[in-house]
Amino acid sequence: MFKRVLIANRGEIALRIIRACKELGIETVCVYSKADADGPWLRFADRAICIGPGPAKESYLNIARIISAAEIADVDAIHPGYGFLAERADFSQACRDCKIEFIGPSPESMAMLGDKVECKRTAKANKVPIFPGSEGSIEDEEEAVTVAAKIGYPVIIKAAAGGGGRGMRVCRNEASLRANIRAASQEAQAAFGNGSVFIEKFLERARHIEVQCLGDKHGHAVHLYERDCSMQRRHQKVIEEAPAPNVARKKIEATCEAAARLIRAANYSGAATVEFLMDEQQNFYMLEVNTRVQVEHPVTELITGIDIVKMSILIAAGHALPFRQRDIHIKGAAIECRINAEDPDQNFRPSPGKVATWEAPGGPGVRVDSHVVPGYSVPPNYDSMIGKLIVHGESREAALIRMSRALAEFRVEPIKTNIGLQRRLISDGEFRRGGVDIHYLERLLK
Ligand code: MV4
Repeated sequence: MFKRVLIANRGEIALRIIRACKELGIETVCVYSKADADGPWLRFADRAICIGPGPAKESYLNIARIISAAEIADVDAIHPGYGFLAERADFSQACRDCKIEFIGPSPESMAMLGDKVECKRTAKANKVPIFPGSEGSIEDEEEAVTVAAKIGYPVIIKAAAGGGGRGMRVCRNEASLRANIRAASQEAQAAFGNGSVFIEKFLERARHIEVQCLGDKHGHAVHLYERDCSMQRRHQKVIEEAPAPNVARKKIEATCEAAARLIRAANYSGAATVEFLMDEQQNFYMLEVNTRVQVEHPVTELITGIDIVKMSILIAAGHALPFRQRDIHIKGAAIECRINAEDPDQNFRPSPGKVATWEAPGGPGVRVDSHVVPGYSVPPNYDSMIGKLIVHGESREAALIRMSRALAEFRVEPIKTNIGLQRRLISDGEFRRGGVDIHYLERLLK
């Protein structure tokens, strides 16, 4: 087992990783920026090393500085959390070069799954459902037009190196496709240093359902079932839940098994999420693979009883998965509401500043993952998420009642938060019926 782990992250996920390490008897080293000098999570670490100024480029995104801190602190491994360097194959490679274990996949599997064209090719070879579209990347305008004529409009142009909604263009006819294909490639080249683009059928109305997976270094991979993350705004998830409501379990199970096959085929180790869109006939189409622990991992922890962060560490240390697929079962339902320091009435403008009052809910079936304490100042430099409220119930209905109760207990002052919006969403009729689509929230806010 590792003796000491460096956490290359901040905020709630840094604290989550510290807690997992403590329970595994591992010492923790945090790196932090000057903007985070008062970060409450740092007090729980055995050591904290300042690596630079507030801007992430000079601290949490600076590979050389983080590796230097890891060398000074003599750690065995680095946990990247999510965001920042978590999906950077060059960071996984830098750790390998310095003989520090990266808690996550190898640079090879990360690079393969991170390239959407390569990922789709591997998915197809392993009978993972994908959107009809170009086989590989599109080389010229005529090829794009030929493929689109075959699959039918509308189509979407995506960048092989894109993701999370960046570098996409929807084309509803041949003229629009011709007008966009070249610019899309040039834009991808400028944004990602990779001009490779592909096209696929565009699905207008869809739900976002993703499958949590774990792979070990011994060729085993399992899935931990699905999460429905359709309640989102501008590619930022707002509510996540499991299991996905109102979907035939047979279809979900087949999709989950497909996701685990893809992770196995990628020779993947660590936690991964395979994202899908589901259409109105409950057909699934893979979107992309997230090669990290995700923000919404607690939802799956609550329904499966499996500690995903601990598993990510044990896997990196070389442990085999301690369970088989048949040992993993869903118990009840879980819902997560992300709590953001933002003002929903001012176009979700970030609302950093001092949190004088922080009264988080508690009681049976309630979990709050947050680094905030009364008196903490939310810095303006980073993501506005300040915590996550996750509830577990024996049914979706019970979890919804519990979430309403917990949100009613939550008091955060004087900064603006989205707690009021979350109360509204949890009591929203369409949401309670289950199965809102990925555009629902944006329509509601209009
Ligand atoms: C799509 C799509 C419809 N059809 N692909 C957006 C993020 C990136 N991961 C892929 N995305 C989409 N791909 C096809 N063929 C619609 C989206 C999309 C979306 C997907 C998941 C969650 C929210 C979304 C919001 C807008 C568009």
